[in-house]
Amino acid sequence: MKIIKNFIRRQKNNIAHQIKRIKKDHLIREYFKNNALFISFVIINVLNSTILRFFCMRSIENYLSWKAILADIIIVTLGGAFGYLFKPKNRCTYLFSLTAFYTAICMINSIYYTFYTSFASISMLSLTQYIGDVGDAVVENVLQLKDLIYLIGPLILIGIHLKLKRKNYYKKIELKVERRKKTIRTLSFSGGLLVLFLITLTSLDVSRFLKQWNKEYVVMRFGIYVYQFNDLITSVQPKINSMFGYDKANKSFTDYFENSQSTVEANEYTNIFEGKNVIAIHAESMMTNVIDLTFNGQEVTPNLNRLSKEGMFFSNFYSQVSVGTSSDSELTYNTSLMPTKSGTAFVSYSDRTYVAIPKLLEEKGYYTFSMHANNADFWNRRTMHKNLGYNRFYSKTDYKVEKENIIGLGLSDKEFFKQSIEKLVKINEEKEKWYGLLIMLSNHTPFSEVEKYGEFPVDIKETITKEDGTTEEVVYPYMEDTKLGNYFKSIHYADSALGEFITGLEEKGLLENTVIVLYGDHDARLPKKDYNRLYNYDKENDSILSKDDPNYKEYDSYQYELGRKVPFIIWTKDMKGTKLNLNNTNVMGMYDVMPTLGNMFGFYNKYALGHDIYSIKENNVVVFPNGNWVNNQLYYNSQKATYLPLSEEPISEETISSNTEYANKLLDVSNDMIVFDLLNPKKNEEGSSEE
Ligand code: GP9
Ligand code: MN
Repeated sequence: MKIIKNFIRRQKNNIAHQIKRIKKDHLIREYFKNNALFISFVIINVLNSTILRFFCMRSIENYLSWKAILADIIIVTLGGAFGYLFKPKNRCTYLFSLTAFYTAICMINSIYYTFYTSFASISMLSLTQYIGDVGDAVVENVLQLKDLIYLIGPLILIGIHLKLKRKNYYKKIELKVERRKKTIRTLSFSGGLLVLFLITLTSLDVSRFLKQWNKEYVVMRFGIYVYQFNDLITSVQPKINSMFGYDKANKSFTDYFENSQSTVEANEYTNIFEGKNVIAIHAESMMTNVIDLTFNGQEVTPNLNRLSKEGMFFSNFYSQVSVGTSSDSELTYNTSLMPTKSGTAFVSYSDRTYVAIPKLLEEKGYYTFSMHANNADFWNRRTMHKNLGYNRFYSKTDYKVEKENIIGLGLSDKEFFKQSIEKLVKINEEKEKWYGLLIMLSNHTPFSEVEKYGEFPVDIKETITKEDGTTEEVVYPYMEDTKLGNYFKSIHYADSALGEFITGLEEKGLLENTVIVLYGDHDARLPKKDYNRLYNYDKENDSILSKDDPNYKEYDSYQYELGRKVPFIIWTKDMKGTKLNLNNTNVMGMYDVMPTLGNMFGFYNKYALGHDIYSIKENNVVVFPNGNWVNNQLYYNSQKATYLPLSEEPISEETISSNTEYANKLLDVSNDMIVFDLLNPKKNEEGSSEE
């Protein structure tokens, strides 16, 4: 009996389910019938965005990225939903206008990408020097067939519209209430998708979205419409930031430089390099702690070690980057200013006036250039390098980039240096004096392409003599398979590239009259636990020593901060053994480079925030973008208001508060100088005429 009852119940449920399904199917069919124009509008615009990705991105998982498709659907349905507020006839005009707008976004980006291998930005419209370039690009590419493909969608939409018109689709009367209901339902649908989209975002997605400079990634994960919308916001934000408070900013800027101690003090290094050529090397993620480090007797960075011992080495040197990493480092190196408090100077404030090393050297008759084998739009360098005064930027398109020569983000450092030497030879033949910045790339996080770095074991090998007199080799894994271990392999490769570069320069006679300036751009952001393993390895148990072990070395957050030092070296081939061959241990920051080099090469920036290290000596203070600071006596954490003493000297409360005040003032003035464009002579005239 029970079995029969259960059977009947199951059948009943089944039938009910089937009826529900049919009803649902019917509803769906009805929905499609009544909303044919809206659905076509959504499909066409999502498809156009996908086609754009197809032309710009190589792999299927990028152009068919479900995240991007979902983001496109959200944007298109959100915009389209408001169409339901109109009567069917006007709704058609509304959806057409939106389609024309979306299609224009796809077409402009398609054309722009062909020319610049990057996506278009509204902020570029404000850069007058760009209009000419973009204009030329449009003319050159407008006839490409692929850029016209986006018009097929709108044409199909017109076809659908005409067909619907014939079927009297637009004659249908919709009540106001019904229209509002439809709008709300569509908006709720988009809202639901938006929630789904937001919960699937990774922290990398969010950070790249906020920074916006990695345009390829943003388009790949968020689609072209979200990218363009975000671009609009990030382009307008700096304008809004600079709309209020100009007078106050200008006053504190003037006061700051009136009261600040003059750094033009002649010393024994004044003009020592005047007229010499310069090769500045921006060493990606190169840190000071690798210097003299060995594994099984092998040096991790033999070439860096040599340069640091033969040249002028600054062993307590810090980079001062914020979220703009490489670009912040370039900003501070070139201008002696700090990164901005929000956004990044290279992306958000690329139209401001800067006093920069290349500009000042150009005034002294130098030919100035930069070389980096990555996409020119990475960190907006195409615009910013021009603005900083580099006469020429050799980027990816100036290099032969073959697949077998790619490591990480692009062309390997060895190949980059090899091809750069050919360019340097030509420059040296043609120009009397020159200054070049070469930006390395291979030693970039996540340091995972170990097979490409070449053999460099980071284990411990020991030979043990057994009781019977025979020997055996024992291997302890140590740093193998850790991120820090992979970093050592990667930096070993970068160092070897550096060595080959120096040898290549020597062979071409390019070291005769040249000063090499090398700086690590920022630390490699490696896990603290890996450093703990490096300094506290218990090989017998392949683990980390316990805290009570007498050999245990504390590696706390202060050690970590201090360990973020990067190398700064000034080297010439004949410096070894001279009075210039030294290790300067005074605390120094990236913002001190410009004044220090300025003193040596004979250029001067009145608005530098750093100091010539040979003038300020042991009184120097290095300020970090988060308000922390370090001097020879202590490292101060301003967020926690705690410090770590670095010398035996007594520390007074007064020193702490005056340095903290100095750090805050410096950060404010630096930010104001960039945001309010205070170094722009025209702006100053406008400002004074307003008063
Ligand atoms: C990009 C390279 C790396 O071209 O300079 O930038 P980063 O990720 O270090 O800021
Ligand atoms: Mn970098």
